[in-house]
Amino acid sequence: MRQGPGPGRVKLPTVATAFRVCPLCEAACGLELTLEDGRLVTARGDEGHVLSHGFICPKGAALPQLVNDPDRLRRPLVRHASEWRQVTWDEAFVAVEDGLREVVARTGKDSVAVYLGNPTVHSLAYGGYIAPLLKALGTRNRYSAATVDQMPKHVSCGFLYGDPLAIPVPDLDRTQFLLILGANPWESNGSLATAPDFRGRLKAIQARGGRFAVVDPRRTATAAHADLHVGIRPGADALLLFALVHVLFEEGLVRMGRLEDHVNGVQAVRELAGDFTPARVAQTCGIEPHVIVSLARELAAAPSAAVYARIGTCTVEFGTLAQWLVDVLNVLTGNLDRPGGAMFPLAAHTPADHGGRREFVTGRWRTRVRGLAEVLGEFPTAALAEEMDIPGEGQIRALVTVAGNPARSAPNSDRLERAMSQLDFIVCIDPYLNETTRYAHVILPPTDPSRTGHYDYAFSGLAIRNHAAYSRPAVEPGPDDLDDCAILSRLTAIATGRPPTFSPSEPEERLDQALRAGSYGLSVEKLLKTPHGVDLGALQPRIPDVLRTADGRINLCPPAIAADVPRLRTALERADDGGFVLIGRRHLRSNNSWMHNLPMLVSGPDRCTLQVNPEDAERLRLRTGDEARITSRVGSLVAPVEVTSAIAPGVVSLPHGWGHDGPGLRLGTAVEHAGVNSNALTDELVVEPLSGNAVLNGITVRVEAARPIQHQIRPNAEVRSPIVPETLVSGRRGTPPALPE
Ligand SMILES: Nc1nc2c(c(=O)[nH]1)N[C@H]1C(S)=C(S)[C@@H](COP(=O)(O)OP(=O)(O)OC[C@H]3O[C@@H](n4cnc5c(=O)[nH]c(N)nc54)[C@H](O)[C@@H]3O)O[C@H]1N2
Ligand SMILES: Nc1nc2c(c(=O)[nH]1)N[C@H]1C(S)=C(S)[C@@H](COP(=O)(O)OP(=O)(O)OC[C@H]3O[C@@H](n4cnc5c(=O)[nH]c(N)nc54)[C@H](O)[C@@H]3O)O[C@H]1N2
Ligand code: SF4
Ligand SMILES: [Mo]
Repeated sequence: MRQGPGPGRVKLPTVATAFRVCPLCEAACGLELTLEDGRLVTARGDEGHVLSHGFICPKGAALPQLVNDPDRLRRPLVRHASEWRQVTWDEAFVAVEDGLREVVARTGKDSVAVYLGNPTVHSLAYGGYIAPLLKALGTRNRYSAATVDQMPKHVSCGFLYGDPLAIPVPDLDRTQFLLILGANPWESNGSLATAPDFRGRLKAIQARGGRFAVVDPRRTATAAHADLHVGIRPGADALLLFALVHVLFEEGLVRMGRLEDHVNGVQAVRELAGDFTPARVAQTCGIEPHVIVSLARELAAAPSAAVYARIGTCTVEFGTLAQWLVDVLNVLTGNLDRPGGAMFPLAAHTPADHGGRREFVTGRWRTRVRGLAEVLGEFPTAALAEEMDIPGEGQIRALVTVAGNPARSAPNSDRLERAMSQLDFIVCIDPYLNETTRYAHVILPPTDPSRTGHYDYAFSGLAIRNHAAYSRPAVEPGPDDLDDCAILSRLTAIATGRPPTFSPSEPEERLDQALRAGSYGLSVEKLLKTPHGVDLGALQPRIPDVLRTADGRINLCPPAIAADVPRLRTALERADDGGFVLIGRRHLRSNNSWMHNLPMLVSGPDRCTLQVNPEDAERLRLRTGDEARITSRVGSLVAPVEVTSAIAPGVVSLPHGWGHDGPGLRLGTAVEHAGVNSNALTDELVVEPLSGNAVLNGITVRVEAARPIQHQIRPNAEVRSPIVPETLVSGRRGTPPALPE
């Protein structure tokens, strides 16, 4: 009990409870927040939440530390040389107006770039505050985290279904067989499939007599719990998937059911798959042909099945081909759009009929330097640095970041940092002074998640069960607490030159309109009466309504995608040079680059380690705790080694989002757990051609002991570990490296 103001008087804290959806990852769990005197003290799982039923992970539980983080910026900052000055919001907006106006006047609208980071899609501001700003700025230099993440999925769905946002999700709660490739939902909690307690739902598949299989070069927690783990050489998924398609045709296992009437191009796919036999892809994939054949048979025989693939199949050389083949398999087995298969969610704010038919096109305009195609109105983030640092007409001279940390999330981030340091003006909407915002001239910090309303515009359209939830701020924001909506609206006003019109009730009014026009006739009033969310039922079949292609059918063999198949064939011819390939990984207690400042999440063992297989470790004379130097075409860094049989021979793994170093950070805890930045190794010059996505997995690297190792090498304990699955054999190893000496 705390002592009150007067002598002998005891003032009890005012305790309140509020419900809100967690904004930290795609699982969108319901949280029960406890507030004492208006300060967030705990976050628990909301037992009543219609989808998460009380599930929470350590990040959600750390929300109070995030909200109360002493390093969190609460007022705008303006930088003069290396000095930061706290200013009023009005002063900050004047500085932004001056900064942007000057650049636009001198070098034009396209010289202002925008980078939208991942938390943008977790914010109420996603519904109606981003698009107007982009329009007002009128620049073609738009970039986002999508091209270091899921752009191949958008492109594939754009071509297949005519709508890049029509992304089928695995019907987790009803499926009898789930094939997961390049995803580790045990740690990531799922992505492009909003499913709180993903791991519990996977266990439930097994409990009801179903199975799930994981294709991953690493024996992840998800793989360890799977009925089958298939180890694969990084980057080879498109080959494996093509071979699965091949077997379906070859063995007469294609059964499209009701999709038959809605699909074009089946024969063309059959022809393309003709030479991708299991025997032919086996060596490049590092997977025995019989494993591929039995996987295809199991997929075809299951009463219901879904193929689901994420980061490890998107951020690779053949990302769009892989994403396309995932859906091709779902179609050929009749599992697309059927219960237990892969289905299209329908969010509460989405009208059932959401627009006309239009051909999906990319490349309507191109980047200045490399001529890379526009996709969904944006350019590849891999091109951001060169558009800044290579002089010429149309060069980027100013940058607006919204909830992004490209200095840690983009390939060859060292080059990007150098380029940012040379810009004339940078404004960042961000609550932290971090690796990116340190280059800003103005930082506009949005208020914390206890003071913001929440509705998931993005993730309610990707949820494995239709549902809706809305919450108002748990703590009444003060006059100087601006949320992302307010800040973006103000920047839009600056860019259009019109007076600001924002009122704090506006986002809620917009949501209300969208809900009323949506498919379930909901309203803000109804959602406010149901703080644990409204359950809108299991996913329903949506074909043909969901299709937006010109002829209203699934275009199973889009010419643009088919044209990329010869490139895939060349991968079969590459020789094994015996070098290493680098892949990433995620940890449950980490979230991309920005939550390492919370003591709750960084306590315990060092998470930013280079995982090395025991065989390789022995050859390189490395033991756990030693330091290894990793070198790519782009850069070189030294990381502590973790020897583990979980990683395949010839592959090493380093998580991204670390490397909290260099001058000017206001991240007291994170710098004590700095780690190293894996994007100092990833190559900005390699992009997946159809989507412009960065290639962040399957990087050719050289690995060596960082300094002479003194100790006598003994076999590592893990060498004898019996749990390396049979299929986790090392096949060929990457492409010949062109490394700096
Ligand atoms: N090598 C490698 N690189 C990767 C990946 C990988 O697997 N390997 N993964 C990629 C993926 S999937 C993604 S999504 C990207 C992420 O890339 P980014 O979105 O660029 O980076 P984040 O680390 O998510 O940083 C989010 C930023 O938003 C700020 N922020 C947090 N909350 C809010 C808020 O409410 N409002 C505002 N305005 N700002 C906020 C944080 O302080 C931080 O600066 O990284 C990509 N980079
Ligand atoms: N705890 C935590 N949760 C997160 C995030 C986080 O940083 N931390 N980030 C969030 C974001 S932005 C996203 S996009 C999602 C991502 O969600 P996931 O896609 O589930 O993320 P990862 O854990 O990176 O899983 C990718 C897997 O692909 C494997 N892999 C690498 N290369 C290949 C390959 O060539 N082929 C195959 N088959 N596998 C490969 C890796 O070993 C890894 O296990 O997670 C979200 N959730
Ligand atoms: S799983 Fe994701 S949404 Fe759920 S509590 Fe953890 S961070 Fe939040
Ligand atoms: Mo992501």
